[in-house]
Amino acid sequence: SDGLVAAMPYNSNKELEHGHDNTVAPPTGETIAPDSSALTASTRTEGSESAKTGAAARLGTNATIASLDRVRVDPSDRSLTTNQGVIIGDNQNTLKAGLRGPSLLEDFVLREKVTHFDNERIPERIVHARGSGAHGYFEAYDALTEYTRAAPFAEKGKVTPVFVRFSTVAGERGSKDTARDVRGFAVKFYTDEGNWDLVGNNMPVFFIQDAMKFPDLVHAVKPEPHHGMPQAASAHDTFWDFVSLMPESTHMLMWVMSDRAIPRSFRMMQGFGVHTFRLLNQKGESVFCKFHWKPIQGTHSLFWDEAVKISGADPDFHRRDLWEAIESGDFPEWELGLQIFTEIQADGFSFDVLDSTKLIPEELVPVTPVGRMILNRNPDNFFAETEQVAFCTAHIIPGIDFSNDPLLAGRIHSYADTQITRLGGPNFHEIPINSPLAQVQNNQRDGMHRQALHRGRVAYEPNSLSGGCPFQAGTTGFTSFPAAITDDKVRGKPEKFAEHYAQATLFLESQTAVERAHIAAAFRFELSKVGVTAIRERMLSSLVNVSRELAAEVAVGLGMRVPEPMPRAIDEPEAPEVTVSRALSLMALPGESGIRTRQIAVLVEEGVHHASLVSLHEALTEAGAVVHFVGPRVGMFVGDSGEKIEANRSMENSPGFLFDALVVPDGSEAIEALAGNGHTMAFIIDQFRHCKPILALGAGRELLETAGLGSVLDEDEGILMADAVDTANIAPAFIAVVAAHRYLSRDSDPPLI
Ligand code: HDE
Repeated sequence: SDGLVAAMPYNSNKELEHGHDNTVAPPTGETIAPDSSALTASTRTEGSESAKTGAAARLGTNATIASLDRVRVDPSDRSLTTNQGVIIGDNQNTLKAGLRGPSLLEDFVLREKVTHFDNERIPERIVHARGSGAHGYFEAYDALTEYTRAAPFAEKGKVTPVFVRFSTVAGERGSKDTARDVRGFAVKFYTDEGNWDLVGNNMPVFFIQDAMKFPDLVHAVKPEPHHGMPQAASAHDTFWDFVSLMPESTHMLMWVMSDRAIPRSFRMMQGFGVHTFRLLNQKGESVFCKFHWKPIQGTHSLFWDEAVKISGADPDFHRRDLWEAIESGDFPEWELGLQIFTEIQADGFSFDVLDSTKLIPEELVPVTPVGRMILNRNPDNFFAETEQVAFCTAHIIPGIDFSNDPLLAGRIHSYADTQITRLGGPNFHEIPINSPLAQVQNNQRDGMHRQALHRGRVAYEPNSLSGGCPFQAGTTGFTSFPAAITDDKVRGKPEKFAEHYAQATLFLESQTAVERAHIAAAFRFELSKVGVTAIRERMLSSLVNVSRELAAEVAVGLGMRVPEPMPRAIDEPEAPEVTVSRALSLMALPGESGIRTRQIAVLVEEGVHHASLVSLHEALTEAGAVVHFVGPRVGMFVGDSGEKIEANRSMENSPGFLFDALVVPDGSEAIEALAGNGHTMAFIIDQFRHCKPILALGAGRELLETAGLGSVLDEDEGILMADAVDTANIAPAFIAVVAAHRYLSRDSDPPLI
């Protein structure tokens, strides 16, 4: 019962959320009344207000927390039992006939334990196998009833709980986080009119136009079947063979070769619903829409050299980042925006809105902000929640509907189909993380692992024996938009689908010089890993259609000549409406200007100038950064004043490229020792190469000189130097430098140092 659950601190190691302090305990949540009033949008506002609607929502605002209580298990003060609840006396030894005798078949304790263990793994997702999830909530800025009757947008300030899973696509479950890849951005809204899944990516377009090609695309990018390599990488022959034969993928290739494919953090990437969807209002009127998530933290990415190194030092880089930010109370936030347009507008565009390889430039249809999403709670159990969550594009609610995008159509089928295998039968909607907060009532029955105990003898409709219940609700229930269809049954593509290059060029033209250079470098790297020259050449010939300069740059990097352009599918395409769109550059969304959650390394050694580091630590922490003292080893070091300072990281376990900024301390003894350590040099060089801010106190300058930075020290805006006694004064300047993220004037190809 509710009372019992509420009285028990079921997760005492998460004090913030469920500790003994009842004032921060999560709300008990609400159940939706099983009567027909559930069909009118009831509102679950929690007095939560934003910059637009007032003060922030409370910690733990999430109705799913309460609904999951019934399955939370806490072992405090409990003895071990078998799955039948029998208390286990000995969890160390098999039952044997004598201490040195044979083991006995009757040992049900051993057999149950090992049998369960043997079956602990489930199949991984065929794509998006590796991911990270979090709970949170969506809050509507305003009622959107003019366009949609969808529950989350019913009222200003309305709060809807969500569960989000971010993922890479190609890598297996145990692969690395920082692979060059698209990122999944899947959001499950537990609305009071049922679950709505917005299963998106961090890029607004896709490789292919028709679901028919998806298995081919995935087979091409996954490890090659004969030897199972490479893992979590598109830099191999089969991928480039396929995409070079599929010019429709060219636009997406621009995105995947850009730094968007190596985000700094899940918290710092955009999300897109990709397809055109429909919105329907209460009157049944419909508009088209595209969904956009914009990170309040800004869009930030890694450098390729950095991503490669991080994948070795911390394969969980993105998972850790998300987990730690939420655990520390720094909740990531996104703004949801809609591009709303009519069918008539869509007909006039130079591209087809049913073609998922095209985006709608924001200059053509602006993005209207409609709400915000905050992730404020880590899962209790990775498997139960993040692994078992099942998103599905078919999960829509009244007020939202599909367009005829043929890629979307295939997805509507695919997700539930694959989940029946992955989650072992058709009842996975009953797994707690998947079950809606809205009540489920139907006549579906039985199947593997059925949880519900359906009462009565009726499992059909119409019926009289159960008073006709559960009954169909007519227009108060889900109604599809009655789009008119009068056409032949055909296999084929509409004409505008044949234009493959205009938006690839648009994307390229909209990048800053640094971003463009990284795109060229990425093509060079990937194609250099392709063994068959004809594939390289075919890809180059396709790139010529995007930009002759880009093709030339990549060709030089491969020691090849620029080939003839690939013949186009359409000779005279319509002229694009927009040729440069600032919104397509990563730099267009710098986000918050502070240094919250930025990871800063402060080098320490014996004899380090202690007082300056203490004051710097205080100032940086105060500004929200996460400061790490990094030594030649972990543990205590004695500073110049005899005070101790503890290194929580070592240069061996946490190399420089894991940090966003570096502080080199003062103290001649310490600097001398650090100068003799090769790790220090690599640490500094990576910080410099990846264009990150550096602060050197006093004698720290010498260390930068030893690392080879002498000639640039006084010109580089991202390198600050100060006397140790001046630390209090330099701190604000350093904070400003760190807030700028990177000093791109250092970026050169190949690197200077
Ligand atoms: Fe998916 N996709 N997809 N996809 N997709 C899956 O579903 C599929 C596509 C996306 O965190 C699978 O449960 C087809 C576009 C995300 O659990 C599978 C097609 C977009 C996730 C599947 C696409 C996505 C998936 C694998 C082409 C961006 C991870 C396991 C017609 C809008 C969700 C699963 C999570 C997962 C099929 C294309 C996003 C096989 C057939 C376009 C974020 O059903």
